[in-house]
Amino acid sequence: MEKRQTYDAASISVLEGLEAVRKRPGMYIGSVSRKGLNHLIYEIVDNAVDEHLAGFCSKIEVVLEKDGSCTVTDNGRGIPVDMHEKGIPAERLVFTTLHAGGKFDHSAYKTSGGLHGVGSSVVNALSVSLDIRISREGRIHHDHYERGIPTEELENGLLPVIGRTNKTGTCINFLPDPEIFERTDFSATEVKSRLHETAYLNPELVIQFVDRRGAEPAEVIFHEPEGIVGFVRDLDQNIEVLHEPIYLQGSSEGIEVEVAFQYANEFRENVLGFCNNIYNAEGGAHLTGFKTVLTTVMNNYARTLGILKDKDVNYTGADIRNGITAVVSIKHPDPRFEGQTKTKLDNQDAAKAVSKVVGEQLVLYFDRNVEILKTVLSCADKAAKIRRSQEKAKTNLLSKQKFSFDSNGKLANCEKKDPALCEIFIVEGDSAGGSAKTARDRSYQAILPIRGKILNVEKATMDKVLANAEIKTMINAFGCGFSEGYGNDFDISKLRYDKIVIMADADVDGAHISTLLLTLFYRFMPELIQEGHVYIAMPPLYKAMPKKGEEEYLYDDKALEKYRKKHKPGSFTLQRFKGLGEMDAEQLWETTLNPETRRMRRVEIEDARLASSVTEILMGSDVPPRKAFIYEHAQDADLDV
Ligand code: 0RA
Repeated sequence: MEKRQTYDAASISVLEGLEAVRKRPGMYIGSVSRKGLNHLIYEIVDNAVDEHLAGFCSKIEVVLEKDGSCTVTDNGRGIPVDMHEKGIPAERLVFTTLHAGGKFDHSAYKTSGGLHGVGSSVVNALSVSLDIRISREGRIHHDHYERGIPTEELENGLLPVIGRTNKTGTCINFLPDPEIFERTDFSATEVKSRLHETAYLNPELVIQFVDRRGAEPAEVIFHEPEGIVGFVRDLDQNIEVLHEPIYLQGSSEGIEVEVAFQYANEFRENVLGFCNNIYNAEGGAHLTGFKTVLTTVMNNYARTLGILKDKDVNYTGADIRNGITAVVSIKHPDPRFEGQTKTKLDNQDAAKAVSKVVGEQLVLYFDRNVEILKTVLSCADKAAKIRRSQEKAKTNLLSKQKFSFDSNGKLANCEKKDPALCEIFIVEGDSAGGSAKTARDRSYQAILPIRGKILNVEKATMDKVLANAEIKTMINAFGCGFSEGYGNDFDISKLRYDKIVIMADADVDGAHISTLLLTLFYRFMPELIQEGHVYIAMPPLYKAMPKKGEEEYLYDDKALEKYRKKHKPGSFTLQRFKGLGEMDAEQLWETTLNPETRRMRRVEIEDARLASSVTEILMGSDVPPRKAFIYEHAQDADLDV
């Protein structure tokens, strides 16, 4: 009797928990866009990775099934199935109760022990069905849920046994709920990218990925025994590297520190931070620690070797990072995160630990590898020389044009001056630019037409970037200056427009132009993206005009297919827009300019590998992967209607 009562009490709180998750899914998985959808997989995989970190799991398999579900299998100890307090099996507790406040974070750091099920109940609540098989102690135990509610009947309070086995492990299959998510097709590109990253950070783990949704199953195995050294190698795979990656490792005050870095013949830096296997998109204390100590150590060497004379000033931190690719990975017992997207590591002791470990190890390394030391210092020296000559050039260049806003007579500015109210549309092509100027609300919408392909900034050097007319006009219009990697002159508080909207045709050329613009922003004005000011307009492909009823814009071929199923042939006419230039002013206003009816998507940078390698993929000479990427992401809309 006693047991029954507590069980009922437990099930009430379970239902309340589930309801909370289903009511405000964004709180638990970030969003209900495709990104949130993919996140479900990471929640389940991360638990299996914890089992790996605990020392009991060597392989994880992730399968995207034909029916739209995902299966994650690990060969760990198996989630405990024994009767737990409250009279239900431990496994049910893991899948039905919100742990640690249920916040969208990964704050728990578990090297071992603990019932690492954080996130499992969230995935369960947001799935139409979830099926679980646990192999333990010779038996296969089974459980099943629908929208988070258990439907499997217990036998004497325990999970039914559906077979025998001599293996151990956990196998979870779940089908995301279309009532919750905007779309329910996982992105193979993104999932693979994240799994690959997980493999780099866990060199002894084997991760198998299978996509069964196509005609032929596609399979790939991620195993990176070189760890973050392999990560750095991979990030640099398409550029001219100057030496083998350098690996440093150690621990200080309970914080484990691992760093791998390599210099390449490039005018840029790429430094990625991870804490407890989680990517820190906004960086944080560990990166500060790394950068500070690198600057100090390298300036000391430059003086010792006589490269910097007594009268010379030090190299700046950015000079010293010119050409570097680095991965800084730490394990912290109690991490805290801050920042816009809660991805900035806040623990100041992490800065200390990283600078202590790197400071000691770096000197040991460079004392023995003087040739590499000289190579690295020559990168810094090159950067410093360019910086000095450009500091001059830039003051001339930008001051001359400071208020000649519209240097080519092309920017049609808006009347209002309050940046919070203003928007700027960067429009591909002069003819579309002309229509946009007619269609806009000139009080708060500015139009900047750009012609053809702007410069490929990934390949161009800074002086060429600065000399490009379209880029100059853009920098002047935004009003914030730009950050060129050496010294940061970018000032987001001066931004003149709250929204910067890229408006390009819905074809391959349009996608290319969007990508070039995004690369420019990512490299030289990343805060524009980080702070959510950059958008991509999503113009429709068709307009359907029925003989009876309302006209409708159709944004992709899927929408057209749907429309055709609902409407008899002959009952409507169809207009196809080949480009923005083909819309009249009214149509342009309705579909891409009017905040009430337009569709656009906010550009986000979160995923480490995507953010840092997309431009490589897109800008490299490799055409096929570029197309595949653009097409996949062109569909990937976080709609902001
Ligand atoms: C706590 C204890 C034990 C296993 C696990 C958690 C576990 C959790 C997950 C989640 C996904 N896969 C997992 N594998 C294992 C084992 C306790 C014991 O056997 O003594």
